Amino acid sequence: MTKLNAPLTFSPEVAEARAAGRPIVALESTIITHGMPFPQNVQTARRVEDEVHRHGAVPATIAILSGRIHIGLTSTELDALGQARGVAKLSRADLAACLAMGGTGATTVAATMICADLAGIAVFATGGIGGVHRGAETSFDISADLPELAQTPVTVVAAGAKAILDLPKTLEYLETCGVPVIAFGQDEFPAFWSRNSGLKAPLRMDSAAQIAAAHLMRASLGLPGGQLVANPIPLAAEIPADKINPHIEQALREASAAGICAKSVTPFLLNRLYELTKGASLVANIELVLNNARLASAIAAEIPRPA
Ligand code: PSU
Ligand code: MN
Repeated sequence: MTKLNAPLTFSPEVAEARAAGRPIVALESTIITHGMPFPQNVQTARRVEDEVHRHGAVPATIAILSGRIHIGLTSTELDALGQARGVAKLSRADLAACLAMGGTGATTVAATMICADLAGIAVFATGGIGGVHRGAETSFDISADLPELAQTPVTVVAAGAKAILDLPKTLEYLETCGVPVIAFGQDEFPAFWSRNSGLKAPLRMDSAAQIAAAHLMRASLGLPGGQLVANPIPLAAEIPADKINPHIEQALREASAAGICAKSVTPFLLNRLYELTKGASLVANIELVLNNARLASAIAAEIPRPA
C-alpha cells in the first residue's frame, strides 16, 4: 500500500477513484516520450485513457514531473510531456535519483510498476515490455522490466514482446525468476505486431477473472512479483511476421553499426521501425495498446480495492 513518504501526487480523478474504491489501471509514459512520435503519442495516450473509462475503470498515466511521482496526468501535463524534448527515460536504476534532484522523466514498464505499487494500483496496461536483447550473450543487455516483474506485485498486460528481442531467451529469463507468463485466449506467446511467435506460452487463461484470481493467489502465498499477461493483437490489426521481420533485421544492423547501446537501444529500434514501415507499425501499435487497456480494465474490476 501507499508508502507515506513517497512523493506521490494524485490527479483529482485518481484521488477520487481511490477514495471510492473504484478499479484503476496504470499506464506508462515512456511509450509516449520514446515509443511513438508526436502528435500520435499524445492522441494515443488520450484514446487509451478513454478506452479504460469506457470499460469501467479509471486510467492513471504515470510520469515524474519536477521531482514528484504523478499518478494520473492532467490534460495539460500530458500535452507538455508529449511534446517535450530530451525527456529522461527512467527505470528502477534512475527513478530515485531523478526524484531527489527534482527532475522530470518518463517511466518505463519497470518504473511504472514501482510507482503503481506505491499507489496501491495492481493492474497496468502497456504495448510491449522490454526483454532480453538479441546478442545478450555478449552485450548483457537485458531490460530491467524483467527482474521488476519478479519483485513488484503488479499484473502487466502487454502484447508480448517485440521480435527486435530474443523471445526464447526472454521467456527463459522470466521462468528462471519466477514470473508467470500468461497468454490470453491462445496457447502461443504473441510477438507484439504478430499474434504468433512460434513459442508456446508457459500458461494460458481465457478470462479476466482467472487472471485476477491468480494475481490474488500470489499475494495469499506471499510470493513477491507480478504477472505478465500476453494479450495477442486483434486479428484485423496484425502485421504478419514475414512482413515485419526484414525491417527488424535492418534496424538491428543499423543499431549495431552505429554503436547504439544501453537505454538508447529500444527507442532507436522503435523509431527506425516506424520509419522503415512508413508508419504502418504505429497503426498496429495503437490498436494493440487499446486492446490491452480493455483487458486490463476487466482484470482491475475483478481485484477488490480498499475503499
Ligand atoms: N517496447 C515496446 N514499446 C515501448 C517500450 C518497449 O514495444 O515503448 C518501452 C517501455 O517503456 C519499456 C522500455 O519498459 O521501452 C524498455 O526499455 P529497455 O529495453 O531499455 O529496458
Ligand atoms: Mn537495455
